[in-house]
Amino acid sequence: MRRALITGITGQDGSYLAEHLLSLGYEVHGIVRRIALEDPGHRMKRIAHLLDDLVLHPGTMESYGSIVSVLAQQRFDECYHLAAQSFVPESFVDGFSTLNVNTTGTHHVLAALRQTQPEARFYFAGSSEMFGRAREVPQRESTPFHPRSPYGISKLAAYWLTVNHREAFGMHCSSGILFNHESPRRPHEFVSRKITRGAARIASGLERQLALGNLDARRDWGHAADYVRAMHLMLQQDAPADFVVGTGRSHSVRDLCAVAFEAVGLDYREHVTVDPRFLRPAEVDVLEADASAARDRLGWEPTYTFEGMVREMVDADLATARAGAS
Ligand code: NDP
Ligand code: GDR
Repeated sequence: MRRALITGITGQDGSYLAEHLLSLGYEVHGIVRRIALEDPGHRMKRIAHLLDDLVLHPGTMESYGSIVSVLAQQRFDECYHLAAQSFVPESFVDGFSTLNVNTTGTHHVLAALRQTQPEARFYFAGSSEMFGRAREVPQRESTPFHPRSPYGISKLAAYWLTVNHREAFGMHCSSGILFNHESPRRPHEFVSRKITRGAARIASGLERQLALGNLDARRDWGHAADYVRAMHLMLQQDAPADFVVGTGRSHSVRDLCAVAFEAVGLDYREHVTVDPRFLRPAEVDVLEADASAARDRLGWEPTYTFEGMVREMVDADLATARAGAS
């Protein structure tokens, strides 16, 4: 039985990846913050249905000691490093902790693997935010990087640490450069979920307006369940490499509003307002993936459409709103 370790297993992607690896017959371990072990009902809600099948270890990305102690106990065939401070606006508020968790945290995981089990295969959760003010559309693996936030910078530094462990120490280290991916498990503050939840709550009579920031930003939005398959496929390759993963189609935030509100029979123009509080000090205007390498070399294809994904999220949020939950 193959054994995998996931950092960030309580997050959106961690939960889908754990499901996927369990379905493939893996023994799945996760590193979770101690506070999550103390408050599982709230902090482990995305993996609540899997808890009987997982092995969880306390640890935090800020502490090398906590990570190396997990890796010293057991050998893993594959390590998926997903843990991060993943909310871009927060990185403008506290760039120091974002760099600490995302960059130094990745360095901790890489160094601990190198010390205890350099033969394990390693996946790093890179991001299209590394392209930032992109010099070409669509973006591919060779597109120059120009991050626009401390978050993007933290991911880019961690990406180069991953490349360096591959080149300097011969480790099987790969990065996925993943474009935005969403699901009903997306936290509320990310724009897709903020919109689908807002539309559902307005349609249910719980709210009247939804305040957003830049409606013209364009993103290549896919579904998390599709993207975790790409992570796994990367670690099945003989040679480590980096891959762009996205659908190849971009939409504006305004388009997302239109699809979500239409799904509940409303016109977004009557409910969405623009609030400057949600504008960013430096915006990324357009991200769109050229994922031909992932398609050709990994055999990866997305299965969800943009509209299907947004409707799935709206349906889940409608059910929650009708049940009187938050
Ligand atoms: P989430 O924000 O949903 O999950 C982040 C995970 O990291 C959670 O499990 C969280 O734990 C954990 N974490 C955060 N800080 C620490 C810490 N200091 N120590 C230990 N664990 C920590 O992110 P996603 O699932 O959406 O994304 C997964 C990864 O992919 C992230 O690295 C993200 O930056 C990256 N990414 C995501 C994309 C997307 O569109 N979703 C696109 C490209 C990259 P807790 O529950 O305790 O907070
Ligand atoms: P992003 O996702 O920053 O691309 O990072 P987010 O959903 O936060 O923003 C997408 C775009 O929507 C615009 N926007 C708003 N965003 C938020 N959060 N709230 C609003 O009210 C709002 N109004 C407009 C933003 O300005 C932006 O242009 C996500 C994260 O998952 C990262 O961790 C990941 O690396 C990247 O995707 C790829």
